[in-house]
Amino acid sequence: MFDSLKKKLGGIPKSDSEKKLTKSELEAKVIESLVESDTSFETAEEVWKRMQPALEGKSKKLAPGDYTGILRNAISGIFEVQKGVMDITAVDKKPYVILFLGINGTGKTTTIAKVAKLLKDHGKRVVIAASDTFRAGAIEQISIWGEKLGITVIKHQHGSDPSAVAYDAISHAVARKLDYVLIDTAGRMQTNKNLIEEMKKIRRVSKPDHTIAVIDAIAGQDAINQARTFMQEVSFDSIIVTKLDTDAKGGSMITMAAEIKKPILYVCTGQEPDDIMPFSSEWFLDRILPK
Ligand SMILES: Nc1nc2c(ncn2[C@@H]2O[C@H](COP(=O)(O)OP(=O)(O)OP(=O)(O)O)[C@@H](O)[C@H]2O)c(=O)[nH]1
Ligand SMILES: [Mg+2]
Repeated sequence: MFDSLKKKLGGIPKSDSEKKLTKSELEAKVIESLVESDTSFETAEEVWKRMQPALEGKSKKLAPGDYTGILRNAISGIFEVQKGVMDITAVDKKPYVILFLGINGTGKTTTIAKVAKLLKDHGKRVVIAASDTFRAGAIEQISIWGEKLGITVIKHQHGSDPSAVAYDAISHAVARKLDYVLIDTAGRMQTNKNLIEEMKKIRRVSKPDHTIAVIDAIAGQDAINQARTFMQEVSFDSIIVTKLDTDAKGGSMITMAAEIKKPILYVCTGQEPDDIMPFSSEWFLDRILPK
C-alpha cells in the first residue's frame, strides 16, 4: 500500500551526514516525490513550507533521520483536520441519517454495505435507501448486499424519484425505531448538473445528520476536483477513501486533507464487507515514512 509514495520519500536522504543536499535540492526532491505520488503541486509546496521552521533552526549538520522526521511532522500538520473526525457508530440521534455522495464507480454502494455491516456488528439496527434509481442494476446491487447482510433495503421502481425513496426509508426507520438510515445515491445522471441538482434535492428532503463523500484513491487529482465540486455545490462532512488495496499512490490523501479540509472517516481496502477501517494520520504516516 502506498509503495510509490514510500519509495519516493524514502529516497530523500535521511540527513546531511548521509548525503549533503543544498536547500533547493532538498526542496526539489520533496516536491518531486510528493507530486509524482499524486499530491497536488500546491499541497507539495505547502508541505515544503511547513518544513521551513525546522530546517531554518538547524545548523548544516542534521542527525540521521532528521529530514524524514521534519517531513513527517510537516505532513502530520496538514492532517490536523483529522481532529474533527467523529465516531459515527456512537451517536445520540435516532434514526441517524447518513447520505453518501460521489461520482460513478468510486465505491458508494459497496461502502454502504461495509458501513451497514460495521454498524450491525456494533449492535445497531440499520435500513438502507436504494436512492440510485438512475443506473440500471443499481437497485438490484444494493438489494443483494441487503440480503447477504440481513439488512432491509427500501426501494422503488427504476427511474423513480430518489428523494421519495430516502423519505420512505426514514419513515420506515422512525416507525420501527431503527438506529440508522444509509442513503445510496447515483453517481451519474444525464449530466453532471442534473446529478448535483438531484443531490441537493435528496439533501433537502432527507436532512441528513451526516453526509459522506466517497472518493476513490486511484483517481488522484481528478478525485480532488470532484470532491471540490461536491463540496461547493452540496457540501459534506467527511470522506471515505476507497480502493487503497489497488495501486493507488496515496499522495492524493495528503491533498484531500490540505485542500478539501474534511476529515477522512474510514478507508476501504477491498471489495468485501469487512474491508473497511477507521483512518488515522499516524497509520498513514507509518506507511509512507516509517520512523
Ligand atoms: N479493490 C477495491 N474495489 C472496490 C472498493 N470499493 C469498491 N470497489 C469496487 O469498485 C466497483 C464500483 O463499486 P460501487 O460500489 O458499485 O461504486 P458506486 O460508486 O456505487 O458506483 P455507481 O453506483 O455506478 O455510481 C465495484 O466493482 C466494487 O467492488 C475497494 O475498496 N477496493
Ligand atoms: Mg452505486
